Amino acid sequence: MSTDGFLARYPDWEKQQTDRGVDVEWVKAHLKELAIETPSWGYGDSGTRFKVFQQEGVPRSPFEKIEDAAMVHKVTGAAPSVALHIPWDLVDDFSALKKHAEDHGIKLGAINPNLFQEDDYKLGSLCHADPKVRKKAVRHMLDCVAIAQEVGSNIVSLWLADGTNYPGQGDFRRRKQWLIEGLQEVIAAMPGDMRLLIEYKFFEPAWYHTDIPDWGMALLLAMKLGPKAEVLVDTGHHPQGTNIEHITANLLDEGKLGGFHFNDRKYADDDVIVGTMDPYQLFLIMKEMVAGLLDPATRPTAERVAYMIDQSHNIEPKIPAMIRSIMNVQRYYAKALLVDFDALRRAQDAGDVLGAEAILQDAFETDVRPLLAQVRAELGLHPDPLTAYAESGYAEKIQARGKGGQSWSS
Ligand code: PSV
Ligand code: MN
Repeated sequence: MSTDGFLARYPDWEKQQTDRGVDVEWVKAHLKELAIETPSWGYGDSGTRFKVFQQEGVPRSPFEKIEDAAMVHKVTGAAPSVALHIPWDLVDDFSALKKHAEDHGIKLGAINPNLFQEDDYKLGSLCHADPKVRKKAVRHMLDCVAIAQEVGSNIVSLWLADGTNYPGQGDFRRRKQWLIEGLQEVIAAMPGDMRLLIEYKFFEPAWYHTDIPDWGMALLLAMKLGPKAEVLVDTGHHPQGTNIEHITANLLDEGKLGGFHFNDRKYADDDVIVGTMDPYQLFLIMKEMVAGLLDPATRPTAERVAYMIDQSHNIEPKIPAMIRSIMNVQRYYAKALLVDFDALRRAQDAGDVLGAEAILQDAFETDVRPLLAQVRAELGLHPDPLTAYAESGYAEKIQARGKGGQSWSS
């Protein structure tokens, strides 16, 4: 596939970057390695509590969700795995699902237990006062560990919706102890290389308190649970104005950053396309990740961080939305790779506030489209994944599925 038309617009790009000291081959190598997992639920119908709009061509089964995820990987080269949510993606034969993914050129990724959609969980799951409910929740998590093993995944990723709506409704300390006990049982059942990622969120669905509200609580649990437990940062799960890049740096420094759920938001946990509302935040998070890769002390953690998308596409077509998401993560990672970290350190040590900030602006303002087009060309891909998708005929083909495919939460 020719990239000439696109790259001709930027004849001097590589020379310009080399002249300013950028090791373009190093940058390209990192971009080629970037892998971003997409969520099965991002391909299903979704909506708000007011309305789920059904779209034509939405997958009718987990098998079709995998086909859509594989299409995203085919045109981006950067989305080689898909996360599953159990029971939304429950099938009779997980080895058949695994084979289906492999036949389509991708893998099954993080297994997400669901402890929030059953009547028994009205007052909590792992933090419920009734030991029978806690046991049921642990059993579900153990089933997820078994599914992860069966599909060849080494990540179980827990978001716990437990919390209370009124003061006095629950005993904070007892709930915390039950939570630790339950998770200890899960960790004990996990084979050697499997990790439990603990996702925090300060609000929703509970209104008064949430049992894992923030990175402090998630880190505390991960530390108590030992080396198999790490923290997952969902970019939509913080109070407005939270400095997520600072959290990223701290978790990296503690060797406890397990992964990201990327999405963007304007107000709450909106789950809109990553990089559409606050691209500078995404750049600054990726800048911490690159800094983490450059430091031998944090490199092992940074290298195994799982990059995942967690979005709901309510009104936009789902596959192009996912392709756009992957491209946005690549774009801001590319800009982060262009940061002159040596100059940044010098400016910091010299107390040069404006100089340091200008170094970040310089990288952020650099147009990385030619770089990414070049990387894609070298991987044998079309320079523009969205055009590749439009030309593939896949959107027309899946129309045959009709309306009424799976919704994200069923
Ligand atoms: C919760 O808001 C969350 O971010 C968790 O990751 C869930 O698994 C996902 O969304 C489901 O929509
Ligand atoms: Mn999430």
